[in-house]
Amino acid sequence: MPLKRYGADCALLVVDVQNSFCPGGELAVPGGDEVVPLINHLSLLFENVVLTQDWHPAGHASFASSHPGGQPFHSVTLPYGEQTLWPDHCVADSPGAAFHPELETEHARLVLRKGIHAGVDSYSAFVEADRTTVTGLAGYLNALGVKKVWLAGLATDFCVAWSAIDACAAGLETHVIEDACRAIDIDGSLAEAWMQMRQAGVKRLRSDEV
Ligand code: VGL
Ligand code: ZN
Repeated sequence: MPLKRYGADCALLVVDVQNSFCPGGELAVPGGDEVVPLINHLSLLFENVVLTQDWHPAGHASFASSHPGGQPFHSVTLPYGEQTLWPDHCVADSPGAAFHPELETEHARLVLRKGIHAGVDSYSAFVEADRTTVTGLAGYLNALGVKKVWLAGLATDFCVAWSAIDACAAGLETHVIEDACRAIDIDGSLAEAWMQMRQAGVKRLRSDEV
């Protein structure tokens, strides 16, 4: 049993390492699969590992195909605000929603699914895009006495960034392991995401500093 350097008050949040976001997937993130070996290694250092899955019902409001004339990567206005439209991806129980086959899932203590409501997206693993509905993750981590989190996964500029910003807002000391993430990067979204994360108080580091 390898030494767990990060104990009960720490958690590794592995965000959306799913087939849809890997090469060949419906919403492939460049190099998305490259994070898998590194995340598998990092998981060994943590007593608490949480995996998230983007998990949408068919016909989800974030899918371009759900809007007449909707174009992937364009945006529309939904009741809760602006929503970027995406190709259909991570449909609940579809092959795209499954974890990358090489992701080590055995030691995860929680698999959290998000984006499960047909009309509301959720990049964040904590609070949905209406900024009201919670996933329960903050309560779960709080109940375990977790005070610090490290994030890795896909995509840096969407689900990782929003989750990290909400982790800070939940009072957790928050770190993003930049080389264990990959970005979509549309229209400067990656630079913008790092700026927002820095303003929120997220600590940015590399895996050799973990
Ligand atoms: C994500 C776009 C749509 C992500 C999820 O995991 O970053 N991006 N749904
Ligand atoms: Zn999604």
